[in-house]
This record gives sequence, C-alpha cells and structure tokens, in this order.
Amino acid sequence: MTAATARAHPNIALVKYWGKRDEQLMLPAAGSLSLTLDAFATTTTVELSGEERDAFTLNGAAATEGQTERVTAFLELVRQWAGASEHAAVRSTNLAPTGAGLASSASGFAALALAASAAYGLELEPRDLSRLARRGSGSACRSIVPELAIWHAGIDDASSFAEPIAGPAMAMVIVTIDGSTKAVSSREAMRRTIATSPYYPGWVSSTERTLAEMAAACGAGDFTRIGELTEVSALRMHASIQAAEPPLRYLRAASVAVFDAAEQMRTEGLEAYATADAGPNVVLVCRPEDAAAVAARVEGLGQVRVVGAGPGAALVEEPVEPVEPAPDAGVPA
Ligand code: 2P0
Repeated sequence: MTAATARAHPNIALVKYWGKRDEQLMLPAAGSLSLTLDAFATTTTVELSGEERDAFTLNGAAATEGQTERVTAFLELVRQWAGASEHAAVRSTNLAPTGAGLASSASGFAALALAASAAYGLELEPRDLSRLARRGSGSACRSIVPELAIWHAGIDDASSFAEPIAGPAMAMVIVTIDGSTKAVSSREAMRRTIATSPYYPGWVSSTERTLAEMAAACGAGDFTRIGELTEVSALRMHASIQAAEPPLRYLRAASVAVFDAAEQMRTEGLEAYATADAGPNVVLVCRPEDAAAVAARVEGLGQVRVVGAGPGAALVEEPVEPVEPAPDAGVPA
C-alpha cells in the first residue's frame, strides 16, 4: 500500500498524564486512564510521494513549520520501523480547533500513526500501534483504543502502551470557556512543573495509587467512585502545575464556576464530576442518562456539548469531499 487514510478521536483523561520520565521515548512518569470520545475526529491521509521532503496540509492549508517538523520527525520514526526511505504527503482534517488543547494532538497522532504505518506497509498489533502513537504525543496512545483506555506507564518502550479496560457507560459534557490556542503548551508546561514544582513528586506517587483505585472502580462498574477519582486527579494535577515557577494557571474564574456547579448538582442528587486539562475548559463526567440534565445546568457557563464514548483509530476510505471543521466546534484544552 502506498496511501492510507485513518480516523481517530480525542480522549479525555479521568486519571491524568502529566510529565515524562523519558522525553526521547515519551515514557510517562505515571500511568493514566481515559475515555475516547465520539466527536472531534481527525481524518488523515498519508501518501508516499517520492518528493524531496514530507509535506503536511491541515484543514486544506499548508501547516506551519513547527507542525510540519513534528510530523516529519514522526514519519522518520515510521520509516525507521518500516525500513523505508520515501517521503510522504500528509493531509489531515481536524474537526476540533487545532492548538486548543490535547484533543488535536491525541487524535492527530493516533490517526497519523495508523495511516502512516499502513501506507509504509507495517501491519501493527493494537499494542504496537499504541506504542507508535505515543512517540508522537503521549496522550495519542490512548486514542488508538475505543472507549475506556488504560495507559500503562511501563518501564521501557515495549511496556508503555494503552489498552482497553472495561467500565460502566459514561457521557461527558464539555463546557468550552475559551477555544483559543494556549500560551504555554502541555509539553513545555510539563517540563516546567517537573523542574520547579515542589508538589510534582507527590503528584507522581499519588497518581499510581489513583490509577490502581480507578481501574478497580471501572472493573466494579462503580460510577460514583470513578467520578470522585476523576475530580481528585484533575485537581491534584492542577495543584502541581500551579506550584511551578514562574506559576502556570490554566483554570480561570469561569472554569472554577463549572467545578462549583458540579458540586452543587451532587448535593441535589445529580451526579456530575469535573475535570480539566491544560486549559480553561471543563468537562463534566456523568451517566449517559443524566447528560441532558447536566448539560442544562451549565448552559450559560460556556459553550456546552454532550459527547459519548467513541471508537478507536480505524482505517477508512479517503473522504471524497473534504470535511469542513465545524465553526463552533468546542474543544477541551
Ligand atoms: C492527559 N494532558 O492525560 C493530560 C492532562 C493534558 C492534561 O496528555 O508532550 O499533548 O505530546 O506527550 O499528550 C496533553 O499532553 O503531551 C495531555 P505530549 P500531550 O490527557
């Protein structure tokens, strides 16, 4: 095969990934657990070109130099795995605003990993595909997996991958407060947290415990415990980030208002739990049957969208018509 198209969706972590112990191999300091979404897909075609360099177009326009460099570095790795040397043209369509957060890098590198490995003739097992995606962006290894994914931190390249984990049905209510590109990327912010936050060691050691408890709660189908641990993981991550120097603070007043709303809902018997990534947007985790009620409660606090559990990365027919990104697509950052 010399061309292949793949689609992948972003994921939202219930147990967060924050920090690497090996930047080169992209090994995380601790494991994490996430839900792959059924919205904001990235569709990527990789076509071997025979040109002098790789080319990358994103949503119909030439990508920036930085974006192209990151894609080229990833393709170099795929070529290394495949024993190939030919360059490629990469065309990607992202239904979430690029740069607004983890959503685009997770779905982006999951789709790229699958499309590129197929185009270069690699037939990878899901575990190896997850390992490959990890090298593009850590969280991308989880977007290979449908629905709930656990990313084992591992001790080396071979043992750090995501795989499915069973759990109860869940929905997410995304409250987009600000969809613009963040000033400090997750990658850079992780470095700063590791280098300067006195709470970072506590974050890493507590996350291993949180992950074990979360896996047990998923196995038991205990939604309430899953929700409680989700909020704990998010707040501990943000506490660790906020203690960096110079300080980094992603949560805005409007973000905290959504955490307050979740707390209020719970006092009234409506179970919703809040989480937030490296940005001001907040995601509420709830039971699918409660999603409409939870969404109604946060109308006015941001742009609200209900999403469910989605599929893992898959090869697809190349879209005949370019898919237009939704102008109002909200995305958690
Ligand atoms: C997560 N985030 O678990 C956490 C929570 C953001 C906050 O994974 O450097 O884009 O490419 O591995 O995967 C965002 O970080 O960073 C992320 P790299 P990535 O979803």
